[in-house]
Amino acid sequence: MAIHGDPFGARYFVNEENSAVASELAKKVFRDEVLAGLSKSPRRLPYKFFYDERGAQLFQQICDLPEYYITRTEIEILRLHGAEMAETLGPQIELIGLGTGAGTKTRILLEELHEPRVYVPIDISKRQLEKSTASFRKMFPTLQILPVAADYLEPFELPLPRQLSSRSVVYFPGSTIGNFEPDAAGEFLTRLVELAGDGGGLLIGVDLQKDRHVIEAAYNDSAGVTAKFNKNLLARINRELGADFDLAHWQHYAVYNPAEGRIEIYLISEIHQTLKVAGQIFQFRAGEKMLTEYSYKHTIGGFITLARQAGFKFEQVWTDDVRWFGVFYFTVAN
Ligand code: AVJ
Repeated sequence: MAIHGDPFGARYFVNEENSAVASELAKKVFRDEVLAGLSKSPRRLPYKFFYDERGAQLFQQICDLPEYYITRTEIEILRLHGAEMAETLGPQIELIGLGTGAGTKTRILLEELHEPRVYVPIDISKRQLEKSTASFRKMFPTLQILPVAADYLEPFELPLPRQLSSRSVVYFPGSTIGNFEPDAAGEFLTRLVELAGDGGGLLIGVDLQKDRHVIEAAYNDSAGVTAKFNKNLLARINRELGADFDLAHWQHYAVYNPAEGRIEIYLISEIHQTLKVAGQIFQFRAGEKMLTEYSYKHTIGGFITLARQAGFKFEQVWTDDVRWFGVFYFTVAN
């Protein structure tokens, strides 16, 4: 039995009441990263800023789209194989959820787990965290729930649990790992080895390579929600940094790059335009593409290799019938 705490050894705005200092700093980071991205050639905007209140709402809508197979396939895998996953993860674990949001998938998993002891959801959205914690406390009265409002991309401190657990299992659903370029994915997985600790595990949802038409449809939905989600980044820059992006002059564009195994999402400037962002002037050519997101699609073998190089031992993968999505389980290699 082991209690794992403080794997990153750093304090970082954990559970800090939305203090003026923290939000000023967040705003400065947002401005600096946007200006840096706009100054690159070719230009790119950081995907992590998609998720303001409006962006999180739009992403929820994306998850319900008929073309967006990712969410429902992962949920189907949990429903089909959850009992076997629970068997494999073992009894009395501590589950550490990264970016688990509203908690739909985690709830299915927790219902299958054998006497889970502790659940630590880590999410940047305080509102979703509070809501899901309140309902999980009702649903799982013997489970100790220790929510952490933090950006898991930054160092954070794990709360010390009161209940002993057999092992810590990090749960990272949603194929969020797909946003990382291979090197960054490797580095992030190395951090997850630390977070899980000796004897720990990682349960991770990963979108798999498949027919490009299926993938491209998922990012070019007929209702135009993904386009709205993409353009909301410009709207957010307008709102928070003072800019005058006219959304009518920007076009959503998503294309699969088979050589790199990733969908590439852009905003295209439809006209030549000069814009002010946070006091700086930028000129865009007509037809200029600005990258907003990569979403990598892995092969089963490729992802196992990536995780192995980071220090994980492959245990098992569960997929749907047509292998569109994989839920992988790794343990920390000794
Ligand atoms: C949250 C990164 C898994 O890549 O499918 C959805 C984000 N972007 N539609 C994905 C996203 C546009 C999503 N992830």
